[in-house]
Formats: sequence, structure tokens, C-alpha cells
Amino acid sequence: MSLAGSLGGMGIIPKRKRQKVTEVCSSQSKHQVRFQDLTIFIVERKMGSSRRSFLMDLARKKGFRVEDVMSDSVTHIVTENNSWDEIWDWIQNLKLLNADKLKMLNISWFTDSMAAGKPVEIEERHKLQVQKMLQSNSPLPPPVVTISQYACQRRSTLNNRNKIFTDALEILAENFEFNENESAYVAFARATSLLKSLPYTISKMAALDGLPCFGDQTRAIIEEILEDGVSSKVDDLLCDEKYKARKLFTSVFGVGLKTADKWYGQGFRTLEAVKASKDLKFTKMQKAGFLYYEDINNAVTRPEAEAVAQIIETIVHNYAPDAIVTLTGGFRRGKETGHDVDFLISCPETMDENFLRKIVNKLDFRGLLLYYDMVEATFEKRKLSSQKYDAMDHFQKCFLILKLNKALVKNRVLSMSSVSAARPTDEGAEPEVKTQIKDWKAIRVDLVIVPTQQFAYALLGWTGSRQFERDLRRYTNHEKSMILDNHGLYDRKKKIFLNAKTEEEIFAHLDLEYIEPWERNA
Ligand code: DCT
Ligand code: MG
Repeated sequence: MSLAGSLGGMGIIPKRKRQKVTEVCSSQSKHQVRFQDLTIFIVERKMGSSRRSFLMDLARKKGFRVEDVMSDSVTHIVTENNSWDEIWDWIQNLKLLNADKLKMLNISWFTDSMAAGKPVEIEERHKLQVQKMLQSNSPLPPPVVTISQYACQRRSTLNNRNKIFTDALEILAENFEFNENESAYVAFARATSLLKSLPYTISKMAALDGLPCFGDQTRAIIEEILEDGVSSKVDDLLCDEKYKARKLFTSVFGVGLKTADKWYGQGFRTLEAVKASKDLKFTKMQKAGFLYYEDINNAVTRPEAEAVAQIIETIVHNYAPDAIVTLTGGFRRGKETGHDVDFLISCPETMDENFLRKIVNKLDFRGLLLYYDMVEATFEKRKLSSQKYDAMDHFQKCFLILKLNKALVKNRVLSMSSVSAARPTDEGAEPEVKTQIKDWKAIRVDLVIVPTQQFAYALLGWTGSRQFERDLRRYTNHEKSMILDNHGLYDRKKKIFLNAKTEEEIFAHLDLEYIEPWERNA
């Protein structure tokens, strides 16, 4: 089969649309076209329909004319992870009149233009690369573009095509982390992250050729899964006493690896036994962890996160109408569930230092507060270090467990109706609630107070993912001789801090293509 034939089969455009090449999109009419002399077509292949629809919508909102289907009126064709040859073959088949005038661009031109709010000038790096000739019988195209070893130079959506491998590698990585085997942890975490960014599924070992981040150990796991469908190392680990105990104990809010290992060493194997022990002392956090264990270990859904957002916003705006509450963490990356809900609250510099306390008090007053742990700002302790990635930052923050009325979430889902507070109940009423129908769910919430000038850096840091952040800092340090943390960016050569109002500006300081939050699921 010819390359062009196989491309048609793989659906650059859906079959039923192929005949109607001159049809013009109707959803464009909702938005005014600001840039009259260009018309964009975005190729669906290797991108997926949902991402494509999202990007089309985004461009239209910004005043670009975008066609649903390929036609003679298209001037700029935008594609992700397809080579010039592939797109050119396909265009030849369409027999367009002005094919030789078409600008054939990779997604970087599109994202640069979206960030600039206008079509940017086409640079060499925006143009599609010619792919080295493949042997016609080779079933696996090699990567068309060089894939970076840094997650911050890759686009990792939630559409993970290599889940069978990443699930296994993640379990093994976690165990290396438990065992404080840093180098093995890093190797497994990086390989996992790279697999998540691939626009195709690995179907044979040769597909790993030329990719960074794979060593002997990670290759061996992938090879075994390709042959047997499972990894014996993972199977063994899932039956391992110590691993099971560590997983179980650290699933309690407030229990870290040290405590988990202590309990394991003392012979404990179940949470029931730990809770029943007369000798063990628990912190306030762990007591809350046990009390709300089931709810906290039951993932937070997006409607729940949105209901919490509404509650927090209402209270925050009551005290500071100008403050901005931003939902961040996994939900900002487009995840539908999370283990908690993370919010940044950005305030003008002059913000009352008791602001966060007032919010917490109000939550308490409304009967919504089950637990809180206030952490004061430690800006004076900030040390610029390129050696170690410091997960914690120096902002004032509060780790909470909130009591979310389930009816509130149901109402939001059913009718998106307005929010009312959960019915207040006594905090100490746990035994009583168990005998009644429980109409609320305990939700883990993080609130972080961020001064406006540091907002973009805090947003970038708190959006994650963990691996994306690690690689962003590693890239910044090794490739740019700069230091990045949740507060700012320091240029070691020029000895200056670089200001940024938006995440786009931070990426630009680092000479990185902008990666959207939903592409940071590394
Ligand atoms: N973060 C980080 N390094 C850590 C912990 C957190 O860079 N060690 C950043 C990345 C994500 C963000 O803070 C919020 O942290 P979590 O809530 O733990 O992560 P999440 O991606 O929101 O995961 P989940 O969806 O499960 O809440
Ligand atoms: Mg989170």
C-alpha cells in the first residue's frame, strides 16, 4: 500500500467528509474573523478529534478563520506529529488547485499565534519536516520529529496510548521511591512520562529505537509486557507484604513513608489493627485521615471540585471582591477526578495578612470545616537552589478537609443551579452520622495565597504534573542556566530575576514552545 493510501485509511479527514471538500464550516459564523488573509485547516490525524475541536474553537474565538474540512480556500494547514511527506501525499490526492501555495505548518506555529493573539511570522521551526524515506514494508513509522528528553518539550494529553506500559512502570517507580532508590525512580518516572506523550502505541521493541529515556531495566519491562501482556515484576510486587502495607498506610491522610514503615516494622498489616492499637499515638492530621478515610480515598469528581470552587469564591469575594480564585492542579490539566482540589488565591500585595484565617473561619461558621492545617508564609527562607527540586514553596497555605453537601453537587449536575451552603452539623457528631444517611462527602482542599507578581510562577508550579514540573526545572537549570521555582525565575548568567505576568511569558523566557495545561499530563 502506498503511503498516501495508508494515510487516507488512517483518516486525516473522516471518510464521509472527503467528498465535500468545498464545504464551509458554519460554527465560524459565531465569531468575527479578524484576520482576513488566512484560512486555517487543522489535521485530525495523530491529534484526535477532541483536541482538534478544542483548538479550532480556540482559534475561532481569537478571530482566525478555521475550516472544518479541507478546501481550496485553506491557506495554512496545521498538523501535529505528521511529516511534510505525509501531508503532501494526502494533499496531492485531493487535487486542490492551489496546493503548491499552501503553508504546511506544525502545531508550534499555531500555538505561537494563539499566544500572540495574531498570526505570527512563519519561522523555519514552524515548517513541517521532511521525513526520511521509510522502507515501504515497515509497519512502524519512526518518530517524525525528534522527541525531547524533557517533558516540558513534549505534549502529553490525557489520551495515553501506552497505558498498559505506564501503569506497570508507575507501580515499579513508586516502589523505587518507597525504597529511596532515587536513580531507579527517576529512570522509571522519565520512561513512563515519555510513553504518555507518544501519539502512538508501542507495538514492538523496535519502536523504542531513537527514543530518549529508556534504559535496560525499563526496556525489559516493556518487552515482557509485549510478550506476555503483563510484567512478572509488577505481579510479584502487588503481592509483596511490605509494598502492600506501605500503600495501605500511606493512603491515610497525614501518614508518610516513615510512619508507614514504623507501623510495618511493629507488625501491623491492616488499618483496623493500627486504629485498634492502644500503644500508637496519632497526629491531629492522622486522626482526621482515619475519620474521613473512605471519602478522602474516593476520588473527587469535577462537579464536586466545581461546587467547592463556588463555595470558596463566594467567601473570598465577600472579603475581597478583587481577589482571584483559580482552580489548579490536576483539574486545570483537564482531569475529571483528583485526590484533592487545589486553589490559588491571588491578592494585591496589601492584602490583610489574616485573610486566609478569615476564609477558614467563615468555612467553619458555615459548618463546612472538618479539618485544617494552616502553614504560614516563609518567604525569608527561600533559597535559590538548582540542585534539588523543592516541592514545597513559601506561600501561606492551608490544607483543609471540607464537608461538601452531596445535594449541592447533584443540583449542579442536574441544573447547574445556584449554590447554597451545606446544612451545618456538629463536628463531633461522627458516630451519629454513621447511623443516618450521610448527605455529605469529605473533600481534601488546598488553598494557597499568592501575591499578584508571583501568580504566573505559582500557577505554573501548582498546575503540575509532578513530572512536568521536575523536567521544567531540570531543563531550566541544564539548558538555560536559570533557576525556576514557584516564586520566580532567576537568570544565573545575567544575575537577574525575570518578571512574568502569564505562563506564556515564562515559557518565552525559557525559549520553550508554550505547552497548554491539558498537555502537561506528563
Ligand atoms: N506538585 C509538584 N510536586 C509535588 C507535589 C505537587 O510539583 N511533589 C505540584 C504539581 C501538582 C500540584 O502541585 C498539585 O499537587 P497534587 O494535588 O498532589 O497533584 P495533582 O496533579 O493535582 O493530582 P490530583 O489530581 O490527584 O490531585
Ligand atoms: Mg490536586
